[in-house]
Formats: sequence, C-alpha cells, structure tokens
Amino acid sequence: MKERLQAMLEVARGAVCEVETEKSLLDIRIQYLGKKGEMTSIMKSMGALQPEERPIVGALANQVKEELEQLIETRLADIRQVEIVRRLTKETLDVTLPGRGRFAGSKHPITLVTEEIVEIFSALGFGVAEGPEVEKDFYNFEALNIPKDHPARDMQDTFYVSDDIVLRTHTSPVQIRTMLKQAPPVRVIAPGTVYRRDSDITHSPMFHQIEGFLVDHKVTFGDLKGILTTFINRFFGKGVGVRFRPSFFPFTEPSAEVDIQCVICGGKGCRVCKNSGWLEILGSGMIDPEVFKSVNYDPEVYSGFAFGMGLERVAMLKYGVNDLRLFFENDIRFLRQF
Ligand code: 2NM
Repeated sequence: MKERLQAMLEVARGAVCEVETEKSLLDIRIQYLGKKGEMTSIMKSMGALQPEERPIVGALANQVKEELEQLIETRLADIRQVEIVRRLTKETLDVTLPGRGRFAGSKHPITLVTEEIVEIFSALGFGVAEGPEVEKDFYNFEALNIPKDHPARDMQDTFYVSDDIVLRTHTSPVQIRTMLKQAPPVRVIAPGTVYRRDSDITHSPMFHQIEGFLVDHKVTFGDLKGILTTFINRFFGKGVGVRFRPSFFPFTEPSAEVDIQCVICGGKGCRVCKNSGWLEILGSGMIDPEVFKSVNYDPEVYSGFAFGMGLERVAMLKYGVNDLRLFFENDIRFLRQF
C-alpha cells in the first residue's frame, strides 16, 4: 500500500511537470484527486488493511494527497505566469497611436443638394436670401398674381394660421421681399422649407425648395435657358439631355417646365420616368408684369426670369433614393451613407 502510494505520487509528479496547459493540468487533478480518481480508490481500499496499519497508511495517504495538491497548485501558478509573460511579449499596445475616430455624423442629403445648388448659382453671380416660413398672404399669394379664387389658395393646399397668415407654400415670398427691398439689377436664390396640405407616399406636408430669379434690363427667355441649362449640366453632369416644355404659372408668362433625360434609364424609358424617358425637375418662366407691379418695378423698363425646384425630388434622382419618406424618418443607417 505504502509502495503503491509512493509510486502513484512519482508518476503524478512526472505528469504534472510535463503538462503545458491549464486545461491538461486540471485533467490531471481530476485523474488523481477527483471523485473517481486514483487517490479516492486507494483510500477506499484501505478498509482491507490490518486495523493497526490503517492509521500509518492513512497518515501517509493524507501526506501524499497534500503533496499532490501542492504540486498541482505550484504548477498552475507557473503555467499562468508563463501565459502572462507570453501575452505581454506578443500583444503590444502602442499608447502613442492616435485614438480611433468616432462616427462624427454626416450632412443630411437635402443639406448636401442645397449646398451644391447654392454653390453653382453663387458661381453664376446669384446671392442667397432667406425669409419667414410663417408668411403673410400678400407675400405668398397676392403679390405673385395668385388671385383669391386660384386653386393653389384652396384650403386643400395651404396651411392657414389665420385668415391672413399662412405657412409659405413656396419660397417665392422671399423673392417678393427681395424685390421690395432692392432695385434691379438683382439675382438671388432662396432655399428653404415649405408647407402644403398633402401627405401620401410621394408627398410630405413639409418639404424643401430652391427658387431663384434674375431681373435686369433686357433679360430674355434665352437668358433663362442659358442659366438653367448651365445649372443642369453642372449638377447632373455635362451632356444630359434638357428640354423646355410650355407650361403655366400665375406669376410667369411665358412659363416652361424643364425636363432632363432620365438619369435612371438614360432616356430609354423606365418606371421612374413612367416610360417617357424624361424627368421634370424645374418650373420656370419670365416674371409676369403683374408681379413687377406689386413690387414697384417698372415692367416697361425691366424684365426677368424665375424658377423653382423641389429638393427632395432632385436628391432622389441624384442619389438614387426611391422612397421620399427616407428623408424625414432620420434613420441613422440611411443618413450615415451620405
Ligand atoms: C416656380 C416656377 C416659375 C417663381 C417666380 C418668382 C417670382 F417671385 F419672381 F415671381 N419666384 N419664383 C417661379 C416661377 C417659381 O417654381 C416652380
């Protein structure tokens, strides 16, 4: 029995010394000291000893058990120490490196197209003007030759704050305010938020526009075509097809809508251009003499053109966004792509 204990201790000592990992050391502990381990089985077989031998062998067994436990503890500490040294040499941390940048936010696509359009018109000599979003009926409608019974004034389309005060339905009131303050020559664009009583998958009650105008002596429809074609070539790319189509607005005469060749299908016809090959992107025209009269410009002396465009539509075409609602939901997964 004594020999068996001594022999077991020697074998275990060898195994503990050879082992390299914490995992295999713990396996050894189970093998010798576990419930079904060798130590336990030796302890159990002590019942077969002579009664006078039992205390002697029992004391030795306890001694061997303790020594075994001690061996394993020491080896475990060694293995852990070796592992720490290994990690310290292998894993390096350069504390002089600059920190990783956090996502700092990005500009909203509507902001991006606004900035780009403002940039293009600035290069063409246009200034930028802003005005109130809560506007007097006079600036929003009356001065723009939109008579009291015009469909655009219908309760359907306009948010009325009171009888005389509306949420502006376009940024044209900014042009009116500009003309009332400033004599020609004048060229200004007005970016901003506008409001209409319209809400479905393709209409938001709040959206964004840029309108612009230019007034001077002898401004012609040719000037309008030149400026707007230049703008389109710079914004959508040189060589994109442009066409001017007769239209009607109360504040311009003649009026034209401006189409570009479909940027999705290249003019072949697709779902986005409803198989026409063309996309409407601008309204425009020569400012009506009635508008000049409301701002005390002499229509016999001056002429000018004006135009307007919806920024959500332009942003959808430019960035290939197929759902208007994405601009207003402010989902970070959408916004951080710009
Ligand atoms: C458009 C289309 C055509 C326009 C006219 C004026 C003003 F005040 F000068 F008369 N501002 N904006 C205008 C003209 C706007 O948007 C579709």
